[in-house]
Amino acid sequence: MKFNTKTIHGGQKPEEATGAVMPPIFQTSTFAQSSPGVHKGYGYARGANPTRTALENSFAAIENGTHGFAFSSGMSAIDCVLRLLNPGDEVIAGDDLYGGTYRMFTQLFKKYGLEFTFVDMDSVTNVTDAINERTKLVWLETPTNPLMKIADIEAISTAVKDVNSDILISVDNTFATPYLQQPLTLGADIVMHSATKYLGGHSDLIMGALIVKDAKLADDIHFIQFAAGAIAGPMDSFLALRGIKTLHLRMQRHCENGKAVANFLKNHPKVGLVYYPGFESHPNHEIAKKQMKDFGGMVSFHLKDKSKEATFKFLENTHLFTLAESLGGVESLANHPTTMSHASIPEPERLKIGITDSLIRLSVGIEDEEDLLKDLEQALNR
Ligand code: P1T
Repeated sequence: MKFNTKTIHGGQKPEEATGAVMPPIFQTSTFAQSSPGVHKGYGYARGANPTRTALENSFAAIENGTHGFAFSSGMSAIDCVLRLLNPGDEVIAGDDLYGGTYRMFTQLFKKYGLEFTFVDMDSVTNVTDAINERTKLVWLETPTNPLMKIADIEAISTAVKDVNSDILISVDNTFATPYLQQPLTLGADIVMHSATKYLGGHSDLIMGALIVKDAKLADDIHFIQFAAGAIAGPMDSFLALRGIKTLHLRMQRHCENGKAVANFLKNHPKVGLVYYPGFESHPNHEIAKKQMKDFGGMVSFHLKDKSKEATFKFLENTHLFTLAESLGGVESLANHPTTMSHASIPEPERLKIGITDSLIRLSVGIEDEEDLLKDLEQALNR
């Protein structure tokens, strides 16, 4: 199946009892057994629920994996990956990450004896140079949140596996989605999503996903998902599955509108630096072109006037771009990373990589392009 068919049919079949084309929302916590341990494949719903199974099969199909897992949030999916490790193990992570990921690494898992080294994933050797005998996981986000940096998934996977094939490569594919890039095909072991974003696509749920293609890794993840219990509920699973069915159509429009907004901002006299991997001037444009089908709907930028007043004035005056955390829904959002998505990163760390108070991040939705540009123009002219 091609990708545009997989979003609709991947891992799906009509429900057995009734032929329902969409899986019912199995709003149940448990399933009857005819004799102890004898049931129809479902025991207690923390272990599995048929609505969640349908979604997990869809996750696996669209990411070219064999096993998918749905969690109660993106953070709980990341938490599950880290629970694969043991105290004393080390993780190499990109230096630009969603603020909550950075917070989980440095404030939660450091307490349990994991060590984290943050490197600029622009260069493969930055990653391989950081490997030591305790390194067990490389954590990649690409494009990164919020600076839109690009890491070469294939080159990093190959180089890391050459040093030690046991080191796991995990890619947070939230910004790109499998419509644009499929990390498992590029050599990664684990794909992670905040399914809250483009996969769900309608800003109506919080959910995380993990997808793998190795049976042993799948067993380990399933054990943690069941034992720790941060599962997606049936209603949210239904909504996410429904969202995925239009992922390809939405992403196409997100990419078109994202390009239009990036170019508009780049040519606007009041706008300073624009971060968008589709620009030839982006430092990793060639890698983005190689590993992504298009460049997505996320654009970050500074105004030329970097004062707090000018930045806040812009953010307070957009109408179609709602000022809010999150991204990836059908509606356009504007986010101020230092007070919102990246507030949990200490200022000195943020400043080292350029996440300053004047940075603005746009999640470009699928509205009419002309309306979106008009909205930005009027907000820039306030
Ligand atoms: O919010 P949650 O579903 O738990 O996902 C966390 C997460 C993980 N990875 C990336 C790349 C993310 O962007 C997020 C959540 N991000 C936001 C809420 C935000 O506004 O950036």
